[in-house]
Amino acid sequence: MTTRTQHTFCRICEATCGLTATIDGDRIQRVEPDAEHVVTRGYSCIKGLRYHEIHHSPDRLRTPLKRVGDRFEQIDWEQALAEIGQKVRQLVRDHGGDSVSAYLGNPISFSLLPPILTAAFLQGLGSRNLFQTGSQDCNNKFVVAERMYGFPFIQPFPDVDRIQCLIIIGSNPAVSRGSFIQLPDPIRRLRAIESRGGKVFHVNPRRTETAKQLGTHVFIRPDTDVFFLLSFLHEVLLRGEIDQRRIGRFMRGFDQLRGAAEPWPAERTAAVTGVSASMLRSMVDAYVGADGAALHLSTGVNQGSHGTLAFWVQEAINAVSGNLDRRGGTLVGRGYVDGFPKLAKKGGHTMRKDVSRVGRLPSVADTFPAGLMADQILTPGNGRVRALFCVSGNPLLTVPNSNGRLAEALDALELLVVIDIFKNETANHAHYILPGASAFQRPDLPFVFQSLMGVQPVPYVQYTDALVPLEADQRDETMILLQLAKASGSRLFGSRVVSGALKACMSLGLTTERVLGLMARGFRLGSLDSLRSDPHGRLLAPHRPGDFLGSRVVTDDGRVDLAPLDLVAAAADLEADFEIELARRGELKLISKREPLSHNSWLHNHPRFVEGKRSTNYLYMHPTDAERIGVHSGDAVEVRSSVASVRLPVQVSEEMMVGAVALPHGWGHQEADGLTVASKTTGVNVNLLAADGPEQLEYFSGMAKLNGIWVEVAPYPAASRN
Ligand SMILES: Nc1nc2c(c(=O)[nH]1)N[C@H]1C(S)=C(S)[C@@H](COP(=O)(O)OP(=O)(O)OC[C@H]3O[C@@H](n4cnc5c(=O)[nH]c(N)nc54)[C@H](O)[C@@H]3O)O[C@H]1N2
Ligand SMILES: Nc1nc2c(c(=O)[nH]1)N[C@H]1C(S)=C(S)[C@@H](COP(=O)(O)OP(=O)(O)OC[C@H]3O[C@@H](n4cnc5c(=O)[nH]c(N)nc54)[C@H](O)[C@@H]3O)O[C@H]1N2
Ligand code: SF4
Ligand SMILES: [Mo]
Repeated sequence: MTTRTQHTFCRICEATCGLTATIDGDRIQRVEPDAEHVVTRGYSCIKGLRYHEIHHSPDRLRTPLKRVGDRFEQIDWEQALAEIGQKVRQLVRDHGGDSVSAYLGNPISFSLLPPILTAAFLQGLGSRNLFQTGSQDCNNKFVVAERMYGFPFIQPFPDVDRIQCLIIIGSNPAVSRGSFIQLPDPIRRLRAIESRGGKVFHVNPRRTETAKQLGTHVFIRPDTDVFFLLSFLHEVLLRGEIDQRRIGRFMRGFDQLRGAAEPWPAERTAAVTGVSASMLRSMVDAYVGADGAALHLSTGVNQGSHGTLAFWVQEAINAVSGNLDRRGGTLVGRGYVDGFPKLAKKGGHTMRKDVSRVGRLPSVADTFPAGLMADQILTPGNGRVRALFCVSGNPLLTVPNSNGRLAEALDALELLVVIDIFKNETANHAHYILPGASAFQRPDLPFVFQSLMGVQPVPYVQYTDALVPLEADQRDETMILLQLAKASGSRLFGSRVVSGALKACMSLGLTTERVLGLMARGFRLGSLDSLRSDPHGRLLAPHRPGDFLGSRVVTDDGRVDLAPLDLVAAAADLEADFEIELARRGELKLISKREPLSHNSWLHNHPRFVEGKRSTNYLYMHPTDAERIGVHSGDAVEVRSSVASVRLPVQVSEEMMVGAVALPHGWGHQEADGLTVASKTTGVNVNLLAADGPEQLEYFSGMAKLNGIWVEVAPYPAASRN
């Protein structure tokens, strides 16, 4: 067979790096960075370069499986679809649409169609119970954007290639490649800020891989960012460093915002944040003195107790200082559909106003928090969740209190369907497991953040064909979801017309490629063939800073709301939390940590990624704390939270702030009989320590508290007394 070369893009993280694959028949031999890619220009990380090995893993699911007693048996698609469809119809008939739910995981969210179809599938059944990983990483940002800009998906991001002062709070782009900002080759681009005379700060309880390479690192006590940001705002206002003209023309609520910052001078908050008043002032100096600056907070803050308030204050600072919607400040992308926020808002999409059955937490972007899943399943009564479709997710390892109450809840379901490329830990509890496509088997257009939200410092589009065909009985997730909808009687999108048209097309041999072709035309990007003629991506019109304020803000009066009422009220309640922080200053707080060779819970099945010392996770701890507890690197410790305890080896490291310990998430694979490599690793699931349930989630956004968890750490076994 002859060898061929094909260009594509990686769909593991938001960087979506351009890749070039060398393929022999159906076998991908090699993956290299695409040097000619219009944006990523030869950048990629080892995960993308090894993705073909994950794709070809002998553990890949190849046929549908059905639980029979305590075993799984192969069945054919027709039987699987018929049985699942019949069960769904019965549940909807007997208990209403809300009895059927879905959990939309992270990996498939980098493809355009399956996330949209998962939502459409539930909508068509009349169910509101869509759970999504947004409640583990970013829902607070959607909540704030809806209040300030009028639509959850309006997300300003730093103009990284022109900015003169960037303050990164709770993000480690060297490892993560960032979030809510497409950032391939992060180190080169952040270093360039310094090369042009600008400044970069990292505010983080851990001196990260990014901070080690550039910029100024500032330690902050975990989960105290809201106080740091309020003081930052306080200081900016004190100096009068605000853009009166823009505030007057384009914003409202300035006086209330000022009132919210009033109680928080830098001297006061330093006691809980650990950021001295002088350090904070020198950051404010750099910020207000720069020709274009931005605060950019991310997952580390989102996962705390006050992610919504913190993000609001950040956005308000960027806005009043004149940095929102300016060259070198923050930009608001247009995406492929001009006026998308306005259109979507008009149609009521992602703006549902309701609360969850259990806990009465608000829905965010038409989803409920994943940290409520166990309650929604276990709490009897009307609207109880009885079926769950898990689409490329592994909640058993990735949501709070995962293997505790959630495991019990999954076993209480009448129907659990897992659509995955591997039999993961969650699948062990399934009734049906359906084999999906890997990214290399899926044709694609850029995912929603890039295509519809326009979160791309450099706007471009790229289409990829599938590199290799599906094997055995694998199916592409778009087709699986359409077929499930048909079998279950779901009127996709709740629309008889759309649903009827799609189903008619399906009987005429509709393919994912065809649907993407229709979308590309709908986005006015031309035909797939024209997109194919730009195999390294096609640049789109660059951003036009200054075209957002006064024209694309979609609040009722078209102004940015600097002081949403409920957020201002909640800020007034922060006093109580401040007192708690003061009182518990001496106690340890746990944060999460991402590792270069893993991705949430799903890359530990690659032998090279978990070799030797990498076959477990470690608890990272500062020498001062280690000495106090009496442990050295390699010793075993027990970490206890209010929910549970785990035992694992410790790594003593000056990277950590005193009083903060870090533990990588996504581990705990010992029971995963479908993952032959990962199941031999010894790491523990940190999410056993995190709490779920309505009282434990952040109120506005339902965000799980995965950072800043109070813990105690002790040697294990406990030291003997003699
Ligand atoms: N403590 C703690 N917990 C966290 C985090 C943290 O920082 N700390 N981070 C959180 C974050 S940011 C996120 S996004 C969530 C992620 O949470 P999840 O999305 O639940 O988990 P993942 O491990 O990303 O992957 C889920 C599954 O997707 C499957 N998969 C991979 N590719 C494909 C594909 O192409 N098709 C299909 N059908 N399946 C595929 C994998 O095999 C895996 O089983 O976890 C969160 N959990
Ligand atoms: N290698 C790798 N890359 C990934 C992933 C992965 O699992 N592995 N996951 C991907 C996903 S799904 C996402 S959402 C993105 C997330 O990407 P980012 O948003 O960049 O988040 P992280 O890399 O998790 O960095 C969070 C940082 O916050 C710090 N932190 C923890 N608690 C606090 C706090 O209370 N305050 C402050 N200021 N900082 C705190 C941590 O030390 C950490 O350095 O990464 C993506 N990229
Ligand atoms: S940084 Fe790595 S994982 Fe992320 S898109 Fe690029 S190659 Fe893929
Ligand atoms: Mo995430």
